[in-house]
Amino acid sequence: MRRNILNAPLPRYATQLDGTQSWIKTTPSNIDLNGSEMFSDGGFETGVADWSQVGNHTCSRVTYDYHSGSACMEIIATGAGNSVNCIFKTLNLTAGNKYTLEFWGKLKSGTTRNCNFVDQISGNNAIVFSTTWTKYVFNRLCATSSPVYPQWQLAAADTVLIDDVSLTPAWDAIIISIVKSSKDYSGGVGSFLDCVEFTQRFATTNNMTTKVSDGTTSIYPTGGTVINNGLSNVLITTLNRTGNATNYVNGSLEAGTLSMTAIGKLLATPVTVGAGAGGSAFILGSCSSVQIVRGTFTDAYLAQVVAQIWAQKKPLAAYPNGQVVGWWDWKNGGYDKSGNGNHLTNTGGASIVRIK
Ligand SMILES: [Ca+2]
Repeated sequence: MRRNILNAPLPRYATQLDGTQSWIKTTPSNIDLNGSEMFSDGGFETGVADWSQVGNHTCSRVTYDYHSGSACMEIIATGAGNSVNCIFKTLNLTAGNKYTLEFWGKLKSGTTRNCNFVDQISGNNAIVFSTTWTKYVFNRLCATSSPVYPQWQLAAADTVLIDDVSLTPAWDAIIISIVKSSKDYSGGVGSFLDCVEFTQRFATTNNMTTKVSDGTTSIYPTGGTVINNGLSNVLITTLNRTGNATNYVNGSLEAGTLSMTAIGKLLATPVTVGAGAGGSAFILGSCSSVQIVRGTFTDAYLAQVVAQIWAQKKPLAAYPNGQVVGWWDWKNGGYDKSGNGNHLTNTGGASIVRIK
């Protein structure tokens, strides 16, 4: 019999956390909101042979002033660029999927600095290169059929350096957790789910907050509803890779919605349930269910999912155009319904987990 989780003094199937250790982790496999990297040597450590050089643009591998590793790509333009005066590469993408394309760039010499970065997923983007290494990010829906041709077209006779080029399929995602706490977190932040730098947590104001980060840029959409009220709260974050990370508490849209368009691919870290990565931030309370879903979703569909989850007070069993990649609801001893092999592991010692 399912209980009304909002009125239950303690979820029957809750797992009790002691708040002192990072105690449940899974391996990161299959809990990945980025697809596989499509550049075999985006850091230009071995060369630039797989890049095409046409017209007045040339490129080469250089071993000075790189962003990471021990080399980068230098692009020299002797005149203005266009579609037949550029550096480009052919990539096969899938129309209808979302992708994150990012690279680091720096002006080496010249004064114009302007560059046109063009491809069929990110469109036509004007870039003004800085004299310091800067990260450029494009999150887009691929509307056209493959192949596409990411290309740099410098505006004049400048020289720029490029490093750490990355292209990954990007999943939209939904994180659902049912968390209960009456702890005052004014002294710190309590995390309860950490998934590839996509984290649900209590803010220091005892509201729900989410962190989305790629290691360079982070956003923290934060709501206004107090959730350390001693009740079980259904907390949902949706991540639309073309736009926003949005929080919902008990079916209602929180004030906290922030754009992540400047954020590149998320970092692949082990999923942690019950504490932030490394155990530095934890909750005192209980968590009766956590689910992670990835797929290609519309905003309308995400809103519909939030309503359905709130109506039944638990995660959905299936998602059209999506895949449940992690699901822990702590029934019958705790197990992972996703079937991906990422089972619960107590890494924090004895007597921490109390189930049922
Ligand atoms: Ca490099």
